[in-house]
Amino acid sequence: MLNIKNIAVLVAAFAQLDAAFAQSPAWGQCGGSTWHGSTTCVGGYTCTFSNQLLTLNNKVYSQCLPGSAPPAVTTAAPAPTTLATSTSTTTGTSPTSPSNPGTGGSSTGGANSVDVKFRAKGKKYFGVATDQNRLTAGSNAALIQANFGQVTPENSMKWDATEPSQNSFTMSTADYLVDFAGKNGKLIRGHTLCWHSQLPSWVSNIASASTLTSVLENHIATVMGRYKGKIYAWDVINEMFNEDGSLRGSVWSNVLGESFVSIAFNAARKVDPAAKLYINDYNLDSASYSKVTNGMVAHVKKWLAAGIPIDGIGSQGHLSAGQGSAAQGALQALAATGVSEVAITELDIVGAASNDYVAVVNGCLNTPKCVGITVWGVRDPDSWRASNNPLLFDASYNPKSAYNAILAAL
Ligand code: 9MR
Repeated sequence: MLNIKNIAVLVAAFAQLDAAFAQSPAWGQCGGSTWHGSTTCVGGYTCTFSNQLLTLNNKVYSQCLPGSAPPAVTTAAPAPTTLATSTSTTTGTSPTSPSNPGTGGSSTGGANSVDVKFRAKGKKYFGVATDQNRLTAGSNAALIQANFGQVTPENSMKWDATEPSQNSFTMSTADYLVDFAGKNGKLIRGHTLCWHSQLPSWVSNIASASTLTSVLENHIATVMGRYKGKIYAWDVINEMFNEDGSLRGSVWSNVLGESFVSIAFNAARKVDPAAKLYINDYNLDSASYSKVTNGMVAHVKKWLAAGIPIDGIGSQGHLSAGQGSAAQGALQALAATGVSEVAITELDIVGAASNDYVAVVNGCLNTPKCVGITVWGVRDPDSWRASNNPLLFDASYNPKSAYNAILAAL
């Protein structure tokens, strides 16, 4: 029978076992008040004391963070690998993600984190956008490990990053993110496969419908295929509506008309049938907006009726101060289209008022189809709109009042 004494013996045995290993693994623990294991890290990683974890979890803790030498995943990609199925080249080492939760596993925010508390209320994740440049700087990796259960690559899976010239795929930065998520049990939202922005000119200059179709299908097959089974949800199409709900002019709509929607979603479903396929946009923050009613809601209903495999709608949530309270109505209008899920995918709020953040969290809690919330970055100075201080952590990686208010509300 397992009693306190037996548990203590087991813990001590495991600690000794751990100490037998010469070095702690990447992202592994390497120090702490109750730590008896290795205090050195594998090559490229440095044992780093985490003040933030102390603040948040009342635990003294050190872990192996990427050090001055770049970690293996970025250095092991010197030679382009020719894909067997096409003439394309791909750089990047296929990520090894033994513990990746894929589409159904559990995510692992620390005990007293917004992620754990959100999941305890039936949601799938409370996540954050990041990328290799952030994960290798400051306390970002440790903070994400402790507080969030899902990651979205802020830039590394976009077209300009993944296929800057035709059929030449550069994946090492995206691989890094997928690898981090796999090793730490975080869900991943893939972002994004078909967008008018951060699109190389070799794509935006295509005038032939058949060429553009095969280019889009090839891009989706290669990028999505690389991470098949490892990505919970993909933003298949991003930002395709104008504010009045009409289709935005872009190479996609100009050359293919509305058919690019079925081309993209059908291609995505074929490549990774288990991934949730999303259409994602901004200014979907009030049920009364034309972009919601005439744009997203009207079109998604029509597309679902036509059999286009859209699983979810993402509402980015780049909010102004005072806008948080409208989130719930908007989420419910989006959910009523008939998609199986909705999510807040890129949340940041000018000024980061506690009541705005809590209102968005409650909006998701009160919408059964809302599966999760992703904040668009960890700390204010790294935000795409840094001057608005819109995030949950400050420049010193300390949790702001909004973070604590969300914890309290959960
Ligand atoms: O946060 C991203 C920033 O680092 C990039 O420079 C920018 C380029 O377009 O994209 C930002 O992320 C955007 C996201 O991909 C789509 N929705 C709006 C986000 C903020 O601009």
